[in-house]
Amino acid sequence: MSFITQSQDVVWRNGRIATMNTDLTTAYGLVEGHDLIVRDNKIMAILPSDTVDTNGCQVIDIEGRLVTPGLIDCHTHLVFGGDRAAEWEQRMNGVSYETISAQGGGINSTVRSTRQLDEDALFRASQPRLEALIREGVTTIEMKSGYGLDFDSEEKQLLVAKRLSAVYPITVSSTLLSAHTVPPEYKGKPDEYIDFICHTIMPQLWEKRLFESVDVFCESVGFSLDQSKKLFLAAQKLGIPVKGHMEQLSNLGGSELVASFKGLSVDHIEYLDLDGIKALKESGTVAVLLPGAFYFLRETKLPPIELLREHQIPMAVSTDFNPGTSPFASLRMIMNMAAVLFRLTPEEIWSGVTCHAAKALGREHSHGQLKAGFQADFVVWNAHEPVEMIYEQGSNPLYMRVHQGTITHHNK
Ligand code: DI6
Ligand code: FE
Repeated sequence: MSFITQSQDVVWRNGRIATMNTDLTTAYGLVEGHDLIVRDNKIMAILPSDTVDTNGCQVIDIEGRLVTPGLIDCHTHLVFGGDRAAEWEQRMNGVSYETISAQGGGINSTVRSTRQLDEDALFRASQPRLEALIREGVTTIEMKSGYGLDFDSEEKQLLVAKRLSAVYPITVSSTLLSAHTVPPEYKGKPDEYIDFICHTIMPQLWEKRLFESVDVFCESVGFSLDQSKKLFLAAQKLGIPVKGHMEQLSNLGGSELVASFKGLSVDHIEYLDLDGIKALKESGTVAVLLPGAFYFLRETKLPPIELLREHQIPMAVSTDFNPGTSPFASLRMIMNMAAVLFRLTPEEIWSGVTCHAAKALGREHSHGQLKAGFQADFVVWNAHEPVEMIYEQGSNPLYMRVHQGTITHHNK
């Protein structure tokens, strides 16, 4: 016996633990015959069971079930008002995107609905979406603003995200995406709007600590490379990490821009090229893949997965949950899409929703792996192999969900 527990510890015994620990050489960092020892909200140690003296503390026998880190959804637009179902029905009936836009559809229709709701109503609208993700094992989630686009509405979205994190057993990382699109009041004046973000929205909401990073939609239908750079320079002055919706519909060189700011992640990246990939390698930026939007928009240009692999760029996988291009409140379904549509391997996908997703949020030293000193965020599954959670859809194999050491769900 080399490890003697304390009375407040909880020992999780007889699990197959897919640690996703990048120091281990087994697939998924899997260990068997080990105890997962939790003290307060942290993992104390993972040790061979025959070396642990449980010393009378609580022991939970998980009877050979699989344990993984809690899932991390590192890119969502979860807080918004209304929906775009009617618009989508029109699209499915053959109405063109231009016509729908001209009728006031698209991002700005969600902006109108979001502005209309007060904070309580926006909170209630967000609850079922978050609950769905929690139920399937998500323990950390990123949430963006970007459907308010004026000071009060951006603040309202971020306040709702903060309230969700206080009410639900989940860790929330908020992102300022005021540079999502040009709001109607600034129509034709994108530079003035960027100035308003740089001088007013960003510094004031940063002062209130309502977000952790700054994002931009860098695209011909969004903001230019120069406008994105201006935003990032202002963020850098305040010490705010940056990331971007980059290379989704065309290549503007956005990924190189993010890399030059040592940004956290570049997201979408269907049109990313080799120069961009080399820049990401230099800066240690994560490539976030969003197969839900690819699927829903019936895109055909695949992200350069093979090159990302070759250059060992960490790849994350996320829902991009939003009402326009990825209305999917299921990270597990997105994991399936990452396999079928993007041809990621099951192990790459698991890394994509755990350790690499944590890195995309700047939390790679505390989240996304099961190892000593990390947050005790994990899921016990009614399953034997990690691939099962990617393979079968519609059922919920979650047996127990643990957030910061506390059991939040216990299913049969
Ligand atoms: N890229 C997208 O695909 C979504 N936002 C973004 O930056 C579109 C969001 C929407 O249509 O509401
Ligand atoms: Fe997005």
